[in-house]
Formats: sequence, structure tokens, C-alpha cells
Amino acid sequence: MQQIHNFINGEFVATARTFDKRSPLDNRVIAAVHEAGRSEVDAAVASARTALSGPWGRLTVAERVDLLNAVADGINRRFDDFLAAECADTGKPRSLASHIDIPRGAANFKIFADVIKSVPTEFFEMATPDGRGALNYALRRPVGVVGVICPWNLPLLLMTWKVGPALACGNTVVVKPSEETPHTATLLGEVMNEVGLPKGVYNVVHGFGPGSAGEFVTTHPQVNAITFTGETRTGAAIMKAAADGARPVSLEMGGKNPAIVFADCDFDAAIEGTMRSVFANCGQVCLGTERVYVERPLFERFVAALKQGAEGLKPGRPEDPATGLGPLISQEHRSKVLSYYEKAKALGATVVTGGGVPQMPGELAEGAWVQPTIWTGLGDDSPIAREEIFGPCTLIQPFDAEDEVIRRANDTDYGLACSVWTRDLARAHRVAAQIEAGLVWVNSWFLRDLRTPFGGARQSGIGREGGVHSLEFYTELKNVCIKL
Ligand code: NAD
Ligand code: 6OD
Repeated sequence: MQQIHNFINGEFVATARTFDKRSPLDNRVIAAVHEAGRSEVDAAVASARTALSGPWGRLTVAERVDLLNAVADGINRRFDDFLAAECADTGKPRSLASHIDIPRGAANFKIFADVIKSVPTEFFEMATPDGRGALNYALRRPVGVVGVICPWNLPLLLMTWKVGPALACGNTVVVKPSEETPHTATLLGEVMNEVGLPKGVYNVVHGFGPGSAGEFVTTHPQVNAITFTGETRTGAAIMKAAADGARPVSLEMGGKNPAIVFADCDFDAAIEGTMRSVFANCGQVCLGTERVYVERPLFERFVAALKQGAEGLKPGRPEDPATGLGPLISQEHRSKVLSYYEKAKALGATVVTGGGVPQMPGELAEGAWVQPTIWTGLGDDSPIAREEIFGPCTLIQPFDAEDEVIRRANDTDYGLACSVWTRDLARAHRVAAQIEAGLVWVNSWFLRDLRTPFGGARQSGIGREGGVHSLEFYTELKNVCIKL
């Protein structure tokens, strides 16, 4: 049985207590994960703190930049290992992980290496009553030890999205990966050692949330800041934990993202983009579209085309090039998604396609599979239109007017992302400006320039990360005033 260890102070650390990692493909146990207790978390935080003032703290920015680039190269060198580990943990198609998850794992280090080497310093010359003046300049300093709490849907991508900027800014990290996807975080420890990252800069502790490693990291008094991606409810709990010691938080949380399809859109592009935004990663993408509003003249045609696309998605193993859809992450998550499938039927939805579980051959019959599902016939107040499901499913509704669809798209507790499909440039700008969300894509979806601000409004998040925006969270600005 494969053993997945904690990574503390540059060493792989076993513990007496392990938990099973099961494959979402067939529910087989594929690894034993060594759960960090309070003492391992204490050791990880202590090593991260020591590293701050050790060799890591003494590196110049240029030396840090070189190391970050080496980490990116190290991930690329071990691309196949990361790919195998990510696909084993999540069951996602290799075609997806090899295009998105693993390349972004490397890119997240490169981009922040680039950002940090060109950050300008604020400078003000000021007058003083004696006429001699003073000079002010701002120094950016690391915040210290950063706790990084990660979800399971894009494990390497979302972890490195936080570890990259944290290290670029000179911090050290204690990462708590999701209990569902422990593998790539530990594998990254091997790369950190291969490239010579000083011990204690990157630490990984495995476990769960409450009463386990997640809680021990977020409540640890020596953790100076906490960055989190996951469910809104968990984010709220972490914010409470961070209040003790008044520690800053960056929260990337859930969504119930709309797509707005105007009748003048490029139809094929809108179908292709919406197919991805609903079904990619089996619908387990925080930016995914769970509500589609289609202008009435296009409604029937759009529903028919999306149905055809969904029915063409073949569920299967990650390595099969024909696979269009992997399983959900776990049996537990499948129960949640299937409860919404049942709820939709009970509420009287028209099930355009799907709504159940596919027949899978052999041992795959034990996996966390669900059918890609499309509903129509429910209103904006139904739970299907309001609650994040995080599965391969969406509700399609018609609309008649621009003002109406903006109001309906904004009628949500969340505010993460929205896609707008139209050929009318003025309308695209008008609608984008009025959507209450952190991200609006026009005629695209999940098109990412890593220099741009990323994050959610309302219950989808607090703060923005990406490019220079990450520096606001991962550094403390210190003003130095020199009287001349
Ligand atoms: P989750 O909130 O259940 O778990 C996330 C992490 O938090 C895990 O590592 C978990 O062990 C840990 N955790 C749970 N309770 C904790 C506690 N009390 N204290 C400390 N740690 C705790 O989320 P998930 O199910 O892993 O991920 C899916 C969710 O993540 C969805 O809601 C999705 O929308 C959201 N998400 C958001 C973004 C974004 O960028 N906004 C990106 C990806 C996923
Ligand atoms: O692209 C990113 O940087 C990012 N944070 C994506 C999040 C996807 C959510 O599942």
C-alpha cells in the first residue's frame, strides 16, 4: 500500500495514525495517509518559523526568484509523476490534468517569480517646517508563517496558487491539503528537496478539518496569516479561528455562477464554452456554471445543443483518451449531488438529460459516477438555482430583456464568476459592469492571465489574489521616514 507522509522541515514524517485514501473510480483504498496530530503541526509551524530567520530569510529577491523558477522546472521535470498522482487522487481525465492542473502547478511559481522581481517601491519626498525635508519609502516584508488550507477539486493548481506568491514574498508555509487529495502536496516536497529549498520553508501536514490538522493549523498562534480555498461554511469557521490573534485571512469560496447567453452570440462558441463551464472536472470547479440564462429566441436550440453535448460525454478511466467525464471526488460528495438530482425531480423540473447514475462496467460500478444533467422548468427561487451543487449539472432558463437577466443573475448570495455570450460589444461592457461578481468573462470561460485579480464578492470570498494583488496579502508594508 502506498504511504503518503507529512513533509516537515525537509523530512517525510510518518505518524502512528493513518487514514485511507480511496479512488473515486472504484472506491478501492489506494493509499494510507499519515495524519498529523497537534505535535506534528507544532513541529511544522516551528520549522517554518525557524526558516524565516534562517537561510531563507537571508536570501536576496534574485536568489528567491531563481529557486521559484527551479521549483517550476522541477514540477515540469516530474510532470508524469504529478499527473499520475493527481489522476489517482481525483479520477479526473488525464487530458484535463495534463492541460490544466499540472502546467498551472508550474506556472504558479513562474508568474510570482516574475512579479516579485519587478515590484516597485512607493516613495514620497516631503517638506518639513525646518526646510530640510524628509524621505519616505515603503518596504515590503513577509507576513511570516502562512497557513494554506486547500480543497480537493484542483489540488496542485490551487495549492501552488497560494504557495507560489507566499514564497515569492519571502514567507514560509504550512500546507494542509484536502484529506481527499493528499498526494501532490507531498510529492512537491520531493521537488523542494531536489531544488535545494531551505528546510522548513515548505511544510505539509495531512488530516481533516475540525479536531484535526486543519483546525490545528488555523488556530495555531504562531501562524501569522491564513489563506483558504473551499466551501463558504468552512471559510466562515476559519475566519472565526483567525480572529484569535487578529490574523489576516484570504478566502476563496463557493459560487453559483450564471452564464448569460444573448441571441446574437456566436452560437458554437457559446455551446463549447458552456459545455466546459458546466461539465469540466465533472462540474467540480468553483467557477463552473450552474445557472444558464438564454435569451428566449435561442432557448430551445441552446437546450437541444447542450443536451447533445452532455450525452456525448463518455464516462471512463483517466488514461482513456475517449473519456469526457471522470467521477465525482467521493461517495460522500456523490450522495450530496444525487440528493439535488432527486430534489430537482421532486420540485417538478424537466430533466432534459441525465438525472441519475451511469451504468459502469466491472469494478468501476463501485465508483462515484453521476450522469451529466441538465434541467429546465424551475424558477430562480428553487434550491437548484440558489445552492452550490458542485456537480456536472445546470439549470437553463429563458430571459427576455437585458435588465431582467442582470437582476436575476445578481439574485444570489454568491458572487464569484459570470460568463456573458454576445457579439454586441457595448452590451458586453454594460452587462459586465453591472454583474456583482469578482470575475466576468465575455465570450469565454476560465481564460486566465495570472497577473489579474482573482477572487469573489459576497459569500464567494474575501480578498483578491493574482499578480501584484497577491502582495497585499502576503506582505506587510513598512514605511520608513528619513528626516534629512
Ligand atoms: P471544504 O471547505 O470542505 O474543505 C477545504 C479544506 O478545508 C480541506 O482541506 C478541509 O480539510 C479543510 N477544513 C474543513 N473544515 C475546516 C476547519 N474547521 N478548519 C480548518 N480547515 C478545515 O471544501 P472542499 O469540499 O474541499 O472544496 C469544494 C468547495 O471549494 C466548493 O464550495 C468550491 O466552490 C470551493 N472552491 C472555491 C474556489 C475559489 O477560488 N473560490 C476554488 C476551488 C474550490
Ligand atoms: O485559476 C485560478 O487561479 C483559480 N484560483 C481557479 C479556481 C478554480 C476553482 O475551482
